[in-house]
Amino acid sequence: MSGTEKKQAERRAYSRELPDAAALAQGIREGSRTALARAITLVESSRADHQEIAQKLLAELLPDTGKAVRLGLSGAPGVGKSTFTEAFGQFLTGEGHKVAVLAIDPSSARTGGSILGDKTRMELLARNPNAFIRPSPSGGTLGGVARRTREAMLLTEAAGYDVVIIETVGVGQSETAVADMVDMFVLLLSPGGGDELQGIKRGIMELADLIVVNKADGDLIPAARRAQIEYKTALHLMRPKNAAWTAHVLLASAIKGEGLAEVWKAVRDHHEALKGAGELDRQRKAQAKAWMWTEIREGLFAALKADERAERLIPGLEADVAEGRATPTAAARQLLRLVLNRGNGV
Ligand SMILES: Nc1nc2c(ncn2[C@@H]2O[C@H](COP(=O)(O)OP(=O)(O)O)[C@@H](O)[C@H]2O)c(=O)[nH]1
Ligand SMILES: [Mg+2]
Repeated sequence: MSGTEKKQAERRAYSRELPDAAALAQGIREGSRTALARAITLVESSRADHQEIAQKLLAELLPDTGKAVRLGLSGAPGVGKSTFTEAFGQFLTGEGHKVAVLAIDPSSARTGGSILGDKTRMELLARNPNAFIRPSPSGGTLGGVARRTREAMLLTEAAGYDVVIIETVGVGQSETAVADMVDMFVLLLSPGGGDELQGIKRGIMELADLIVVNKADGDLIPAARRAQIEYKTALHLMRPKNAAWTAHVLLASAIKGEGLAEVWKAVRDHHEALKGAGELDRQRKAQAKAWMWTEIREGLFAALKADERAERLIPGLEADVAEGRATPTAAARQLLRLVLNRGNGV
């Protein structure tokens, strides 16, 4: 490209008008944060023309994705996720890594973006040239938020970020969505020990590849040690998520920056163990296929919701099904036929 051509491409990529997928892709590959941010905005947009460019862009960048260590980080509010992310992110960039932090939080439609407020807790990381922080896309269903976060993850990988941290609040179903898009799921707990264990859903523990007991500092050290033992025992009683890896329980202090190297070592060990067993590849392939089917389900559902004839039929069919005048299968098929015969809108 000549200098003028390059300038024109840049203008097209960053202008207020519809961006050019090829120019954006080039910007992202070159590590431009502006291009990356713009691309994520496109992915998050519900406008059809934006979605078209976003999908073109993702298709073009697909060969550049998949090179990062994908980490999920979950934990109850107040356990120290933001503080830990800041400390861990700073540690990793210090080791020469490029770190992207994305959030998945369907409740952010109400709260206005969880990480945005958290950015004040991630002051250093937010200003770090080797880190990229993006709050949760606001609005929509968990499925919608999850899709946009997944696609944002692919974009950050194409931009050369080699560690992606996807943060979620440990309430509701969002941790399952996160576990379904990452290589390793890290659960952050505080030294509450047994009491806390009562409050955590067993399901979340079962998702964890690594448990980090945060706030292991000062007066809290003995409690943190006790909690570590309790969590180890609890994990012992559970079926391991993966034959190639047994979940670890580590101590850390995000505030003091302690235990971070140990956490990173566990992440590396997990990665190697899964890779060695062919599990990493298998897991990512299964995740990609499951994602496709989620898209199909969501697409069909969205098309059904948008169909006016279906809208008129639904109350009657629901009543028929409830009163036993029609079988659920027959009613569902009647509605699906409407969508499938349209040939558009999906
Ligand atoms: N003692 C101690 N406090 C911490 C630590 N990490 C976080 N905190 C405090 O816990 C509170 C919640 O932290 P925050 O990162 O916002 O938690 P989040 O809601 O999970 O993101 C804040 O007051 C932090 O200062 C730690 O390692 N040790
Ligand atoms: Mg937070």
